[in-house]
Parts: sequence; C-alpha cells; structure tokens
Amino acid sequence: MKKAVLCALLLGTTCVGIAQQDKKATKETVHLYHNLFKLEKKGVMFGHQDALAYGATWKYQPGRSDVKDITGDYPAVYGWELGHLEQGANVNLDTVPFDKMRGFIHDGYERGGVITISWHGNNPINNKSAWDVTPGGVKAVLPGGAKHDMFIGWLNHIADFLLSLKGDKGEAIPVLFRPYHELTGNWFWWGKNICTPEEYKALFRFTVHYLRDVRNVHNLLYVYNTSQFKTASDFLERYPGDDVVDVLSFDAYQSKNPAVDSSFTKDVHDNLVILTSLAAQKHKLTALAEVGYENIPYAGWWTGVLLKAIDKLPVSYLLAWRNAGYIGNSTTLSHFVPYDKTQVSGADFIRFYEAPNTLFEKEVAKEKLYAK
Ligand code: BMA
Repeated sequence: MKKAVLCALLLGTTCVGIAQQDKKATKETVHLYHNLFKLEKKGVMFGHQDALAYGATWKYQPGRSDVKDITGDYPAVYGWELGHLEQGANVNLDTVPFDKMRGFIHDGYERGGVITISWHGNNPINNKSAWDVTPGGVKAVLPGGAKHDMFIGWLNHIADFLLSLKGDKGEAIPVLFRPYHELTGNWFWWGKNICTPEEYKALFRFTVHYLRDVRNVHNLLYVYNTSQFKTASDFLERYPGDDVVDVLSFDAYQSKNPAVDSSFTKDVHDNLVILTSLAAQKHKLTALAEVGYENIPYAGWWTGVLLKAIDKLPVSYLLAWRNAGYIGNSTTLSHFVPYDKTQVSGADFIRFYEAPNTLFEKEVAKEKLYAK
C-alpha cells in the first residue's frame, strides 16, 4: 500500500502527499481541496464560462444563466477571465466589468458553487494580445528580464483582485486559478513554439511564488492546463512541478462532425485515461478545464459524445466555454451551451443534466464544499 493511501486511511486526508500545495492555504481552500477529491468519485461537475454575466441573447440580468434557463439549475462551476486586469483596466477583454465579476463570483460561491479563473494576459514583450506570438515575452518577465518590473505590476493587479474576493463572513473565496493555459498549443505567447520548457516552468513557478509568498494570496488551487496531447510525456514536458500544481487538466474542442467522425470521444477519453492515471500517482485533482462544440449542431452531443468520453473516469469538473452571442461581425450567436430547449442539442442537454454522474449546483451545494 502506498504511504499516502495508508496515511489517508489512518489520519483522514490531511497528511503529507495529499495536501494542497500552498501550505498556508485558507481553511475554506483546504476544505474545498479535500471535498473535491470525494466528489470526483460521485460525478463530474458541470461548469460554464461567464455564466452569470451574459447568455447568447442577454447581458447582465440578475440571477439569470443560460444553463438555468434550460435546466432550472445553475452550473456547479463558474469560469471567469482576467484578461486586461493586468493593464489596470476596469473591464476584461470580453467586456465584463471586474466589479460586476467580483459580485458574480461572490454569488456563485455563496450558493455553494466552485470558482475557476483563467487569464489571457497581453504579451509583455509588446503589450499586444495574449494571441500575439512574438517570442521573448516569457524570458523578459522572469527575474533579470527587461519586462520583469512591469510584470510585477501586472501580477500585483491580479493579486489585488484575487485577494478582494470575499464571502459573506469576510473569508477569501477559494479559486481554481488556471494561468498560462493550453501551453502545448502555439497560439499564446507562453505556447510551446514560443518559449522553452524551462522558461515556461520558470514563468509558472515565479507566478506561484510571487502570488503565494510575496503577496500572501492563499485562496488558490493551481490548475496546470494543456491542450490535447498524445502521451503522458507530452503532457508533462512543461509541467512546472508537483509542488506548484493542484489540478491536472486539458482543453478540448470538437471541430469535426460527430455524425461521421467519432475521434473526439476516443481522443478525449484516451487523454482522460492518461490524465486520471497521472493524477492518481501524483495525488492531484483532474479537470476538462474547457470543452465544447461551438453552437452544438449535433443532437446527441452531450450524452453521446461528451459524457461518453468521460465514461466512469474520476474527472472533477468540465467547463463549457462562453455563450458569447454575436462576436465581431458574426451573424450567428456563438454559444457552447444551448440557450433554448428547442435547439438541436436542447433535449440532450437536459438528459445530460439528469444523468446520475453529472453534478450541477443544487447537488453540489448539498456537499458543503467549503466546510470540513
Ligand atoms: C476565446 C474566445 C474569445 C475570448 C477569449 C477569452 O476562446 O471566446 O472571444 O476573448 O476566449 O475569454
């Protein structure tokens, strides 16, 4: 029997080897961490990006969520995005004001839901967007680099916001923080063709060190996130270390038509088999941190494609991307969750909601994830 397993049986789950990596984590964060391991065995929590801010056809209607419109229940996990906060902006890159976001985070947390946050920060080398792949940004922000001091200013904005997230009793709201995501892709300035593995690891480690040890942000669980991968060594090539990661995850988007090509289910399943086995070895949580099929033009996608990929694997949560509505000049309403029951995948989304191994907010709230 592994030492950590034995120790968990004897002492509960508070022993070395099964602990969040921030040893000064707030008690709500510690409880969340341990409770998520238990919940992982019951089912996969459903999450939605920007769920409370807007839906495909509306913006800022208090209490509303497209998921709730269809199922009568909120998502269990709420995804939020900090891009442009590093610039000191008041609204994020998707036009969500940070003060409203703070309120939505509070509301989701107080209802018993889970908060996760991503950060599409600008490329520090030229302050163009996160998708600007001019090389040199990662090296420049590391200690000794030309943009290091500027980057400290950026991290201070991030730290201030994360520290400002408070529950009704004044406690810090725990957040699953997912910086520098999809790192195995080559579309962000921290991506794999743009920096070396050592630079990426140093960026992640420096960020954790600065937030945790310098700014005393102790309400975070850190999420390591790749895009889809082939092998465990692909997944781990840029892994910054067990001591700075709590959750192993990847992102996956359906692009081929599932009616004629079932590779999405197989590939996601294969990735999850690798991920869950690494997570078991390393005592980490697991997630499909972003997933989706834009506009879901396939009736059985939720149960026949997505849930099939998860099968019985212990996946803590999956998060569908945002119901952005019209983006730019587009004439279609971009969405990753149906916003009307009569839509192509509407009935199947309800079947997905009702499946015994999916968890939405009502069920998750009963778990009291922030209490011992
Ligand atoms: C992308 C798209 C963009 C958005 C970005 C950050 O996947 O949804 O429209 O700006 O995420 O949220």
